[in-house]
Amino acid sequence: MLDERKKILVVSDNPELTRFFQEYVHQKKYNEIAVFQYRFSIINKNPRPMEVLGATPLDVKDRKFFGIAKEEYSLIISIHCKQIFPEALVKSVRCVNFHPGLNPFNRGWYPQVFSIINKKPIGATLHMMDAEVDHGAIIDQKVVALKKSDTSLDLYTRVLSAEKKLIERNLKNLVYGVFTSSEMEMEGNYNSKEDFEDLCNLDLNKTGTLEDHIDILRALTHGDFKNAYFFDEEGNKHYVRLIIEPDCK
Ligand code: 0FX
Repeated sequence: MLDERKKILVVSDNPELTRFFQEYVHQKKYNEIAVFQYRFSIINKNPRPMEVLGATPLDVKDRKFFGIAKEEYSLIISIHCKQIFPEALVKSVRCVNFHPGLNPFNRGWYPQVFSIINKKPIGATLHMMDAEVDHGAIIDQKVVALKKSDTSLDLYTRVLSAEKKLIERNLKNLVYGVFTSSEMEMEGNYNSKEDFEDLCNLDLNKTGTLEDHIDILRALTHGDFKNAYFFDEEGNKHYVRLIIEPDCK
């Protein structure tokens, strides 16, 4: 018998959110309405956790894929896909993106890192994809609190929880193809991977308040990641992380 269900493609390099997404699809029985296919990007350097979830590699820039995608899928959902979707793809298929930032503020790379430093609002966004990165019309958003004691990891954990809420709040509408979106009210700002790498290279002669300096270090503290560094007189590299502990007295 012909399977009449629509096909939805999920492209993700984030196993935690993909697992959450799959469990939610299962719980709500959305498989009865749509067939979900899971892929990860070919530039994913650690694909095993995505393979375990049944995902297979995909080059979203492959021209052959555009033609197939247009015919096959009613919707493509990006959940932290490391590859940037080309314009030809977002113009031929409806594509939406779950993004770990509050567009239009600090669009692009690691939004929470930049929010700790520039104090711009942070949260999670579900948006239509257009030719620019993290830029299309907004479908839904959730703000998260930015605390003075947050490291990048603390804040990122809160952002991921907000993204899960967005999945719960919007999946039904995405599956049925009934959702609205509004253009961003302003362009906001964008940070690249290079902006993050520049931040990591600590300028030991930088002046500013102690608060500014604590902000830079906590923004670059994310679990075991070796982010912030400086060189000593002999040219040896040293990594720096900050420990912030609440007084639990
Ligand atoms: O998947 P993701 O959470 O998000 C990133 C971008 O921020 C996002 O705009 C883009 N849409 C998506 C495809 O890629 O990144 P991640 O899983 O590589 O890293 C998660 C967090 O870990 C990041 O926000 C900061 C931290 N991190 C990661 C790396 C690789 C570091 O602090 N240092 C690192 O070297």
